[in-house]
Amino acid sequence: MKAVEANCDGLVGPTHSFAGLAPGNLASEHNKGDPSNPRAAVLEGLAKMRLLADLGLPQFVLPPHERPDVGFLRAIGFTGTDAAVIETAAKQAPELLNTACSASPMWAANAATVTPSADAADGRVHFTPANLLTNLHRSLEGGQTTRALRCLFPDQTRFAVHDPLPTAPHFADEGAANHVRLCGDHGEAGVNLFVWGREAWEQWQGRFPARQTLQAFEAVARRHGAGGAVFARQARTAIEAGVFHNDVVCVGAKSCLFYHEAAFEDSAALQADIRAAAAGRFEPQFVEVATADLPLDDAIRSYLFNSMLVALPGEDRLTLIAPGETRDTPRAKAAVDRAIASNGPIGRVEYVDVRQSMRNGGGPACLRLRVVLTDAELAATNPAQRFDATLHDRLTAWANAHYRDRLHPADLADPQLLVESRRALDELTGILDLGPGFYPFQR
Ligand code: SUG
Repeated sequence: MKAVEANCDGLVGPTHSFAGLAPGNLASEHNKGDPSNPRAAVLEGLAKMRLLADLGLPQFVLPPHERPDVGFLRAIGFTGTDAAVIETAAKQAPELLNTACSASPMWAANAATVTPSADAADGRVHFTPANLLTNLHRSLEGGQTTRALRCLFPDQTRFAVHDPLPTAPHFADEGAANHVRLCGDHGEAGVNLFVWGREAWEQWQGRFPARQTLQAFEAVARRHGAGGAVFARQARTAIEAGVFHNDVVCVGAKSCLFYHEAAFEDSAALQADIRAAAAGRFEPQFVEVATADLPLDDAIRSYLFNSMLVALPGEDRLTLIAPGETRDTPRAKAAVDRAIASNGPIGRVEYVDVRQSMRNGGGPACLRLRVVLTDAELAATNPAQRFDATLHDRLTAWANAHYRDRLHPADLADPQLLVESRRALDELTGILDLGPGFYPFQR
């Protein structure tokens, strides 16, 4: 059946900040304490959505979560009015207030793992929202993400939005950031590559956390009835170097897997397993960038592999949507130019500016969740969340009206920020038709 790959991007929330909350994510660590610009961040995200929509791909918007998460602060013992909760947390436990304020749901690649209907045993599109339990600020996302996905994909005869996996370290799950789907055509059965960092019962000794377990992905594949499953281990040395998700060093689309030589524990086995799973259906194309050409540190700094790789209507070769930082890193740019000149599956590149997100370790690919949809499935989504020029204009005006252009981590203690954020989200609920009681403060 004919199908397209839609992108669902997380809208940056009004509390976007640099709080250094994610160990092993070097950008987050390095920029800790700097003032952020939430307005620039949301406008950069919107501009990227506009580019993809203008290039002819279906584009959707996923709403930010309510932050500060006052419910979380209450659950850990802060009491009084909402303002008192924030002020007391700021004095007694500023790191927990920062945690409650993170705009991290913007990185929609971590929202869920998705199995398109062509790969699922029951012919529905399956979603498992990620429990993100390795980092406290991200562990607050799963419930609201589940609600958001059920709002965008409401028809249960076509879509199955599961609950997140059990909240235990054995099932630590970071969603599609560690998953790649390869296929001949989007609508045909594909190969699902699940990349994991540690085993559930392993004593992990690493300097940085391994955020994804094999057992989490086995559970996801089982629930979804996902065909063509291949499991591969992330290189331990990559995690040590700051590869906190596999999508920092690997991206794939259609039959092409584009990755760094140092990404996987065993690249030869990975290739053999993918070839076996694809046999008789399509011929996988591996585009590996050698360490000699692009040292791993440069790959991480430039975020080359956190590009989106998209098949545009009417084009035979794939397009890379790369961050400006890739263009600014000579060896990364040379790797892109070489891949294009080789006449392989990647035909051209577009550079985008998502600097505010990048400074927290989130490139173009982190900001989107890919969902392969047939025409009938596309027609069954919430139309108000479909992004086009009109919605772009509306959300730009909305962001300009509500978002600050400078936010220092100390400003998170300002109870007025809560008032401003709720006002913005309340208006957004109407724009995106999210229904009554979408946010906790509306219930
Ligand atoms: O989980 N950064 C996010 C970045 C997620 C990027 N996503 C993908 N690679 N798909 C993370 O590490 C930093 C927030 C802070 O430090 O304030 C943060 O959560």
